[in-house]
Amino acid sequence: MATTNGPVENGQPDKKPPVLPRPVRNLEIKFTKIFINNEWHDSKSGKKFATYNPSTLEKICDVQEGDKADVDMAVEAARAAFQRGSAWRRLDAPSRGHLLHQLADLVERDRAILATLETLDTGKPFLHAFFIDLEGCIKTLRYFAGWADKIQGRTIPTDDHVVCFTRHEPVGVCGAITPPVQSRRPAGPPTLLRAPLQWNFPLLMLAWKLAPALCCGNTVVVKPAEQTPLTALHLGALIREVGFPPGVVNIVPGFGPTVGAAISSHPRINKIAFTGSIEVGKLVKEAASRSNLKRVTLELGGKNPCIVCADADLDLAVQCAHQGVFFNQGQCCTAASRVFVEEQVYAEFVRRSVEFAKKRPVGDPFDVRTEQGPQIDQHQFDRILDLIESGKEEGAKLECGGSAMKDRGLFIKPTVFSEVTDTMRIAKEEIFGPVQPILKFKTMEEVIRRANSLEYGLTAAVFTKSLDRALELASALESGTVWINCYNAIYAQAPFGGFKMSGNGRELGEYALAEYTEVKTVTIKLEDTRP
Ligand code: NAD
Ligand code: NW8
Repeated sequence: MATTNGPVENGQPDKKPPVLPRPVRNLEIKFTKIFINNEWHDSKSGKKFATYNPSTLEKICDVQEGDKADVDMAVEAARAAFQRGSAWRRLDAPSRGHLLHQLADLVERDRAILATLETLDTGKPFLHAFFIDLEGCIKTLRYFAGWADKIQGRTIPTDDHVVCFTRHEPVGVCGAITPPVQSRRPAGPPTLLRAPLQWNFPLLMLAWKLAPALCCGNTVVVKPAEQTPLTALHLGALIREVGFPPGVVNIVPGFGPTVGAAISSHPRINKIAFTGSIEVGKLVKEAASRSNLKRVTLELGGKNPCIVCADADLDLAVQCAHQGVFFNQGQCCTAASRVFVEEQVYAEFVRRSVEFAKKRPVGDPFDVRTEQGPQIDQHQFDRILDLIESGKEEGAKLECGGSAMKDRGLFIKPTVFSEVTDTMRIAKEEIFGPVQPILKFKTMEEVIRRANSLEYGLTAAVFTKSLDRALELASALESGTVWINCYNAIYAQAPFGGFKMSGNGRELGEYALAEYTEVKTVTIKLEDTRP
């Protein structure tokens, strides 16, 4: 039997190239309304907003624009679905898991459609959408589907004659706000340089919140980013098709200051999960405090150190650091945006990194050769170019890139800076663009102190062949994740989240379940029948 990887009967290796998935051509966008109680609604205000393709700047479609009144309706639907005795509350745990598995099946069925929608909406390469975003979404749904009937309390010994046990119950109605967020609606029609664009991981960030919330038995009100609502709305259609009871999942597309603020301040929402910037994360936590002290988990930004020791496999380190910072147009909370290289290998590391950056294919995200698409919008584009200028002015050495692509809208050349020092803006601020700042270090103590010197603490990476150094750095670095000799190794099974101002709480893994459950202690006094 011939297989794609193994030998065939005549002993010749199978040379057939792997069949690549194809985007769906002329895709009809079917779901553009507010999703409440498994039904599609127009906005109460009658407003709608346009969503655009960032690589062509063409309008994709209009989407119904939610506001506070629509959030109120969604929250009431979610509350009713959470009521004692509702279909959802009566559903047993294995059936809840089965529904999530069936949802994963439909996401697999519609994988090419969802990946096409994500590329249209974000400008990310189609193959990245297919193999990373959709893969991660499916795996996250299946992982938490498996947990649904394994959420158990404990029986606790005491010094009294009682049975004391805990129940891990759902928190209630959970709000989910996913990036990106655009604080203001762009004025006027979009132009090449002022387009309301799309980016990041819209469907994946939603899956990280939806899957654990549902597996624990909660109901959900989702605000997808205003720039990228299409995959969330398609997921709504799949939720209805699978047969989740009405009101279990509700999706209200709209803007941060309206829908986002209404969710984070809502007195009848019990918990909120937010991914986005530190600035808006603070607003969300404040609003949660002022309203009803709802539980809050935050996944915020990073200025992630990537430490390359002199004994590292340099090819591996160069490649991982390159992908680590340039992946997703640099628009990753995990971006390797401070590369610390030990002095003995510094010059060689810079030389090889520049070679990589110069070869990085930038262009049409539907072209299979493309690794890098356009930036999100004029605002981010300007911010990135401003940070690049600050690097030049503050004395960093521009090795390559350093400007926008000619004759193009929002594409920026992969940029590498060497001779970067800690006080430069490009070494302190989250750039969220294709810019690689490379710094030099001499000793372990020095690099640990410098890596830990910022208020961020999302991820860190270390490249070394020494087990001692690897483990020492793994313990010394102040971040929620430390990757050793790898990058962006994210798994549904492993917790992900930030130290310090990079966030509160954890997503993914067993730790995520604690964020979506309340622990109830039940104590039963027994008649003392001891002899
Ligand atoms: P953002 O904070 O500007 O927007 C996030 C969301 O908040 C959007 O849906 C927006 O509409 C909403 N929002 C805006 N104002 C609001 C308000 N007043 N109340 C409630 N919600 C409001 O973030 P962004 O710029 O879109 O995303 C980039 C940031 O996200 C970066 O800092 C990045 O590092 C971070 N990020 C973190 C992770 C992670 O898992 N830690 C993953 C991806 C991105
Ligand atoms: C959830 C996510 C993943 C996964 C695989 C590969 C490269 C980059 C990312 C990634 C379950 C299983 C796998 C990535 C995703 C999100 C961010 C940054 C990197 N995720 N992946 Cl914010």
